[in-house]
Amino acid sequence: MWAQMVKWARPGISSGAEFLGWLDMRLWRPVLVVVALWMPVALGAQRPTPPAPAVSERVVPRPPAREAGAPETGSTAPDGYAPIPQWLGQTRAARAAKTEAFAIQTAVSGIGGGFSFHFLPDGRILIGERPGRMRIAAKDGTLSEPLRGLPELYAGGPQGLFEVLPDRDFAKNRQIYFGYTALPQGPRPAVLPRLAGLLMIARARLSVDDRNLEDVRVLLNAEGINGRMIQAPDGTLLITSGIPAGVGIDSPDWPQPQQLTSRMGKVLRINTDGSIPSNNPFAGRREALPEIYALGVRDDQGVAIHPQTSKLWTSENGPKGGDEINVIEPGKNYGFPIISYGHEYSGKPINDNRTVEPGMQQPAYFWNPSIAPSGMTFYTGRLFPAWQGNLFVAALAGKHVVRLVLDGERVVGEERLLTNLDTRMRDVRQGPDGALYVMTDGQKGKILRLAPQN
Ligand SMILES: [Ca+2]
Repeated sequence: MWAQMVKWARPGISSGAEFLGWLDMRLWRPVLVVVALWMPVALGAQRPTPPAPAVSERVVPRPPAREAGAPETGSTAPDGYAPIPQWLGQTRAARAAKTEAFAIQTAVSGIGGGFSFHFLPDGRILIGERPGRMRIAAKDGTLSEPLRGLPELYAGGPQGLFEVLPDRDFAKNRQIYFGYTALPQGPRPAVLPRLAGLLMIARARLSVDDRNLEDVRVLLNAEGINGRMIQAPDGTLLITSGIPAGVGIDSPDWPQPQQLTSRMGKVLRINTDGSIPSNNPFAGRREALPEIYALGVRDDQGVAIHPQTSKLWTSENGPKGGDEINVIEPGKNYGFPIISYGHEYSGKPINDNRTVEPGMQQPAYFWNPSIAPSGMTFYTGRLFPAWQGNLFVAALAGKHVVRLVLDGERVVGEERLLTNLDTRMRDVRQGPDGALYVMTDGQKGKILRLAPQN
């Protein structure tokens, strides 16, 4: 069944002959691009190139390998670009006036490449490690052996196992949802581009002895990368499917967030059995994929449901600068790559530094330079009264946790926590005890517990 699902992943390349044809296209593409770029000059065109149409039907294959020397995800340096916000406080909000003192304890250590963690109903912690391991940390911090039964996954570079999410009724059904990358069938790994895998969303049931994943089922081929996932109050799964970081304007992945025939650069919404909710914004519309919930996103590595409005909020990695917080509404277009507050990795402006476009959503907040925002959560606990309703965002390149103080959907204060640890932060959750838990990145990862001092 895996082979069948993965084969569907790249329609049009199901046989050796078709793959040779695809390779042939790849050889020709640089020539076509050069010709296309020179056409306006040759024809003496005076008008600037119009923006790309909002929706294109062109089906685009995955990108070629990244050029040597390009920056790693999230390590972009400041280039001094400071775009003008649409309102005061959309960026560089004032330092939050009221804060809380806290002590830091290590709750779990020995995590290798952690990407996500969630508390189970009994207080244990379900952990996903990107190289392809799912583990459970006991209440005393002891890590289990990796659970057996994960499907074969591809864990090269930034790919592998992403969000690992227990169902909200886990105590009854022991269901776990998870995102991972798998190789499409056909091309040999040696000839695949750098980001070879496709994001798959699956579910499984944890065995009674907590050691095995049973009844594993693939729910969706989401095509992209960095799948974050959350269960909405209505029970549906909201999934982010990013375009690979590091690709640039000339990459075939670049326009995909605006294409309704691609799942890349989207927020997707499915039911927990893999079926598609009939009230999805593009359901029933011809030439649009019905699982699309919102479009024009780039690389969203954080998701949280607002405790009052129940809306999905996301954190998005911009290219060089232009990291965003977005409030996601069904059917809306979040603008990438037509509008952005960032620059290309090369430093080139994106679309003439366009930051506003009618019909496209503004981010609630943005950062220049990049902090590389990752997992995030709203705080609703009782241990830290001054943090009530605040949004906490783990930052990789920034090596801190951001606290955003909100007034409705506007940011009115920003504080950066844990700046003295010099550690990339991957994910953040509120614990059942009301403490704030933060997962650090890397091969010696930990989950830190932040609780009031004394
Ligand atoms: Ca945007």
